[in-house]
Amino acid sequence: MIASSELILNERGAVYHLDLRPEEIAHTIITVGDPGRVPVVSRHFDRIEVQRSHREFVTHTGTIGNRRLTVISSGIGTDNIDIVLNELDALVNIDLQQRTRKPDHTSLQLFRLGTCGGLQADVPTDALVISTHGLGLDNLMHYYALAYSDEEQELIRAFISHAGWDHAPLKPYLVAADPDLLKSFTSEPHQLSPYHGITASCPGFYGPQGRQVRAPLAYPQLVDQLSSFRFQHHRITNFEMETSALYGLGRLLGHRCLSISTIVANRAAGTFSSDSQKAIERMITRFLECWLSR
Ligand code: R1P
Ligand code: URA
Repeated sequence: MIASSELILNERGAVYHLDLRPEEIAHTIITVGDPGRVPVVSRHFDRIEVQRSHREFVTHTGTIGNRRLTVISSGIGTDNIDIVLNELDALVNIDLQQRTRKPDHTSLQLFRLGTCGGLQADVPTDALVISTHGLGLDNLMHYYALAYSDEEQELIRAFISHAGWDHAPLKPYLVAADPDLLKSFTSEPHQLSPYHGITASCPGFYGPQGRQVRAPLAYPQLVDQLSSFRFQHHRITNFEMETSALYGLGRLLGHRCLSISTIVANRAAGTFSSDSQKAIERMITRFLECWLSR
């Protein structure tokens, strides 16, 4: 039995932060950071059957043709992904009345449609990048007992050595995307974008992404350290603030996750998108076309 202090339900019997009940979500879920992006996605639905909103978590569930899907905003950061993933998982894998784990596991498909900063000169502003891995510069997954694959351990060792962080206070981690979803969306006939690579997830937008406006930085070389990393065919293409936790918690809880981002700030070129809303709309349309054709 899971105590009421450990999994909090509200007066509707809904999980507390998301304010959602099990029947109010689909098993395919799009996560976006910005609550304002939720109606931009659900505008493509034929019918919206559920609309809920609590704090930064806005949810619309509906259908396109005979396929049901949910779009939910996470707000910013891996700490919010901790809430979103644990509460979505509880909706399908916990009997909320009995407060017990269900005997059969249900696996969700989660797609993040986000924005990001680009780190490579050959990946242009407004391009879509699919995350092969999340490189966690945050510390969320250090609170969980996730087993890392040999490839993930090799890659993170190579990155730490490249950055010269063997004795630094930062302890990055790295988690791969769901291999089937990654393959499906990076190869024909459903290829979403030619650009894919490691996505660094940062615990902030300014200092943790190497932006110096006024506060002095402890890691002024961060952008160069990330963009110059090469290991076998891997490189770091972009950074944002959620993917590492989505991939880590997704795998730990048995859900299949893929993170897709539009480059709005090109850090290699020092430019910002001239029409980021149009580029985001293009990502949503393109993703839905690919998803519906699968
Ligand atoms: C920062 O501006 C936010 O934008 C990116 C980052 O990951 C962070 O959440 O994603 P979203 O556009 O999905 O919010
Ligand atoms: N989101 C981020 O986290 N960083 C950027 O540079 C742009 C969007």
